[in-house]
Amino acid sequence: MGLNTRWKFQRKLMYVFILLVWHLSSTHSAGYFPKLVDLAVLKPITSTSTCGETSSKYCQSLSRATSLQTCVEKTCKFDCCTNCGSARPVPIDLAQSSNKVRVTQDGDPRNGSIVRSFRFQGDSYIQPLRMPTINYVDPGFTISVWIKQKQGNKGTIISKDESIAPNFANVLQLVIQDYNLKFYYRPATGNASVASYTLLQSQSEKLQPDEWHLITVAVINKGLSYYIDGSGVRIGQKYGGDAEWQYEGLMQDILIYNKALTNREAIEAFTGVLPSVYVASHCRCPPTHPKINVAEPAKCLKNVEGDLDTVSRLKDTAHPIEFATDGDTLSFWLSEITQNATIDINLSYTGLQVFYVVLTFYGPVPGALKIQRSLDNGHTFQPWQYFAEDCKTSFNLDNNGPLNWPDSVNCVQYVKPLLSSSGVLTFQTEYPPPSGSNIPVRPFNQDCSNLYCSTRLLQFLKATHVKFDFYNHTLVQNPRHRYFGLQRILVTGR
Ligand SMILES: [Ca+2]
Repeated sequence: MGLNTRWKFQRKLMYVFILLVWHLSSTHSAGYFPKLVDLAVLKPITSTSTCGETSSKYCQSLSRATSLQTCVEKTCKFDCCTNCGSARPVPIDLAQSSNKVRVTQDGDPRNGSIVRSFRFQGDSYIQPLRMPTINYVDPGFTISVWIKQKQGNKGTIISKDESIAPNFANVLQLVIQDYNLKFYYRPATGNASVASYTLLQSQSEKLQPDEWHLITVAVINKGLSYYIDGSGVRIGQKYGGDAEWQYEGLMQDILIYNKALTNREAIEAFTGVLPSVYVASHCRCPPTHPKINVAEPAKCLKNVEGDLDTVSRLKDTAHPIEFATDGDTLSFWLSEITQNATIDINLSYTGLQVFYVVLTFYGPVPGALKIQRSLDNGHTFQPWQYFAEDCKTSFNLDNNGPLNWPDSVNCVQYVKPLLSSSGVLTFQTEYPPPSGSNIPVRPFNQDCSNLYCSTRLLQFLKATHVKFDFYNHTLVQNPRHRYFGLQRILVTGR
């Protein structure tokens, strides 16, 4: 009976990801002139005050006005999620303490190494004597190995057999041929399975036999409950020496991790550097959800196309400033208990035109707010717009004062009633205010009736950085409500 009939395909039970690194290359996508977009999303942002460096208490804010009268106490503390961690995973070198049966260490070194590699030919294998304790269910495991495989060879990279007679059945076997990987496995109870992995076309055409490539396979599988204990594990062939599955070629740096590496960790294992990601870069994804969600980088996804189940890399007590610009409307930034705070966003480009700045608050709006912009990459700032409960008190400016010139700056008085949370403040640089509004209309230049001939207004739209200064509070009754919070900063422009 062939393996193909013994092992039934059951993709849903497990997933494996494979990283093959041949050389670093990048693809280029054609650029196009953008329509209006959020210029602030995922941009460098700083705040003078963020809670959570040490644990602190605050009163929760809700849209219900009663949330300000009573205090539902919450904790602010910055931490990575429980199963995330921030430490680099440490592998065990399987060849270091092992029986090498007809395997010689006389192969040419892999790229970047001067150490001789292991040569497998004929009936040959490595039997590791030391294996880490592995739990397939969670956190899984990862095999990482450099290989230079002979052309046409269908070889076993690693196999693990049941040690108890009379079965001696395979419980896992990772086979590679022409850079197609097949993973055979059998759970504690139930049928055997095989998962097949075809590499991306763009990669596979670069993968050649008789060349060095790094292969990383991470396995995490809720359907399996075996523990690898060292007995019955072979590298280079199936247990029992079945010639059909003998690996032929070279191997080096045969490593096993007692957890499924996340995608960034697989790159870290190759380059030595954990790729940087927006917000809390040192917090890793949990093994169950190894992929950064590009649209909401504080969250992690499974390596399964179309699976939308996400897990945050941060504990839900963490409220870093990037949560204002992380693309996730539910996450929010929180300051410490304070009377003022400043936020700076680097839009990262010059020559941008900003049409809207929209702030969505967690908790009540501040007593007053100054928006400033920079035209010289953050060296100098100039006022752009003021908001206040009362402009005279806060800034000695008129409430809803006149806009005599295309680049005049005034102070807009809040429209009452104020909300206890999720209030929105909108600064429109160019678009006329809504009809019936108490905000004056911003004029174009004299002898000009549209934006494109109004040079002063065009200049007024420009910004390389935006800065927000928050002062005092509105509506607050309990001192532990005296924080600033933002669900989102939207800077719309092009
Ligand atoms: Ca957010």
